[in-house]
Amino acid sequence: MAIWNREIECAKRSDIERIQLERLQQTVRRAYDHVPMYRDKMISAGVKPSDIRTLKDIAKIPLTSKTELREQYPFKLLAVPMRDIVRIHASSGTTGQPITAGYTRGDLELWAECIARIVTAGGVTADDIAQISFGYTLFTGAFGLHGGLEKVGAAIVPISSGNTERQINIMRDFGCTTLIATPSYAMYLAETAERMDAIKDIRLRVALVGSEASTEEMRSELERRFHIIATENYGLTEVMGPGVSGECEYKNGMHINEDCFLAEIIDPKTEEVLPVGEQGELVLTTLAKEGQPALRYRTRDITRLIPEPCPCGRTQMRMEKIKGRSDDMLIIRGVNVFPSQIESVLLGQAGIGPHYEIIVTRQHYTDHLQVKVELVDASLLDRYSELEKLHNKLKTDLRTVLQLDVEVTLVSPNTLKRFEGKAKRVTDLR
Ligand code: DLL
Repeated sequence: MAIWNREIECAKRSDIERIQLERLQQTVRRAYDHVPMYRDKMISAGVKPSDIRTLKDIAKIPLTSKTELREQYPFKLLAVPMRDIVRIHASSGTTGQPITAGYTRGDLELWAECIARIVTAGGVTADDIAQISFGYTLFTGAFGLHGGLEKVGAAIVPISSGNTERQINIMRDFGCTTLIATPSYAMYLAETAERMDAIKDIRLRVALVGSEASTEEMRSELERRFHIIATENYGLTEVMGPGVSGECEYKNGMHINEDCFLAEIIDPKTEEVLPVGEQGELVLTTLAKEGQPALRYRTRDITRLIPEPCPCGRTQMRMEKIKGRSDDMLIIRGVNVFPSQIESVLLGQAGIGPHYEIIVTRQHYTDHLQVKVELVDASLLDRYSELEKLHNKLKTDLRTVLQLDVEVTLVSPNTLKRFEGKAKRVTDLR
């Protein structure tokens, strides 16, 4: 399969590290000189830009949290005057003040380059017709993917999110071959296409999904329903948006654009940097962004770096599928539970669909975990013994994986909420 930028994507490690160090030194200097928050943090820690002599020296720079970025709302993180900014995006701000991101013209070019590599790795070429079903809003997803797909030369269908039946009509009528969406919305689209009996007329070949966690089981289900290959990509507003990393055809971890982002893994409790290969929280530093550099941003996303070479020939280090966010982790009666563990069990079971809800309550001072999941076949509700068997099997499997008793509720098909953007599956009422 094609590689967009062989020179960088297949570079020798020593060359990548040389570029990284040069760019790290420039970025730290830029942040120190132009962003008061970074300067103040570095002064308090007793570090100067000239102290960064090797890549390892990055550990001298203090970590940055989401709360700190929020305090800089809206534009105090910009390292250039507003006249050099040509685009502003923002995170949704559902959990507090939104995080804003300003881009210079150079940043937009860099962004398109990063995305061009990722979509090429996912199998997209100039021959493709790409339906972008992310919302064209302040959200970075749609515009981010748009820039890179345009660079690659795909024909873009900027349909945005929502109006799901129309999405399927357009997908069929335009002969779209590529879908860009969250995994949960892609699944909803597949389900809608099945209901409209449109799968046979759809020419979709690949889907590039991202922006929320999903399991391997969810990917397989999506691939099976749409008869496609689905690859995953990752990113976040704080450092750019999508474009940080993406999978190649081997679907075995997401190649990081290492000339643009320096990735570290830390222990989220002790904040200590962990050796490559260990699981922990991903920390990212931008290496080439002008408008809004980010130094050692704590993503809260739990993953692992994969240093082993990839058969695709790219030498860019991979990161494993995100296991969950450290702040999404539920602590139920003292046990750590990631929603992804529940999803894996549910999707591994025949007879139930890919839609579920997790509800946590506290009853008589005790945490209570309920999982609601849809049946594929409504008639099962009338076949009591089969229903009971499925119910017990799910309870046992969840208990084995989570070491917890879970209340399982099987509900009729098409009764749980569907999502057009990022799915919200967990309700914690404690
Ligand atoms: O979701 C950027 C993006 C758009 C990535 C489109 C990929 C495709 P935010 O809205 O700022 O940005 O949310 C960032 O979403 O910290 C992760 O927790 C989560 N996330 C993003 N991609 C993945 C993924 C965009 N592939 C936050 N797997 C991040 C799991 C993901 N979680």
